[in-house]
Amino acid sequence: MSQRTLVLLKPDAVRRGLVGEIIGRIERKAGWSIAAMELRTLDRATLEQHYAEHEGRPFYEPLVEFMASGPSVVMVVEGERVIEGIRALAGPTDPIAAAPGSVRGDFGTIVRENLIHASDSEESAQREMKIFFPSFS
Ligand code: IDP
Ligand code: MG
Repeated sequence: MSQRTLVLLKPDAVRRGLVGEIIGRIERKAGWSIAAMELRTLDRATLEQHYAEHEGRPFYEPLVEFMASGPSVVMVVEGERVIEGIRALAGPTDPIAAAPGSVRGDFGTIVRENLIHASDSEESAQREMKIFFPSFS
């Protein structure tokens, strides 16, 4: 079942020079490919839309500030079961709990700066792709 998902390589990943490493892991999965990609500094309005479900949570403001702190790589990735697959490749939200071998488990320590975002369902993927690539269908 081929799918499309929205992936962000967060500002910490870009600052730390981990873009190639993370994209390499995505590209090495059989049949997955990058359908759209751009280096982009995200503005507050875009981030508020993207993280609307977390508004009001204690981590929300520092999260938005961090996400606007420098360029991110914004991507659409497509391929077999890519929504579930990139979530697995990323690992759980807390990088210390994330298993070694996952992106977060290999490179992260603090929860906010966990390197990568990936849509968590078909519905989120549709919603998020529209936010970041409004002309892409
Ligand atoms: P996810 O990225 O694994 O889907 P969400 O719960 O949707 O995790 O949270 C969105 C992002 O907000 C996380 O990736 C992380 O950067 C940040 N975040 C989530 N929970 C916390 C927290 O408890 N403290 C600090 N940052 C958090
Ligand atoms: Mg999430």
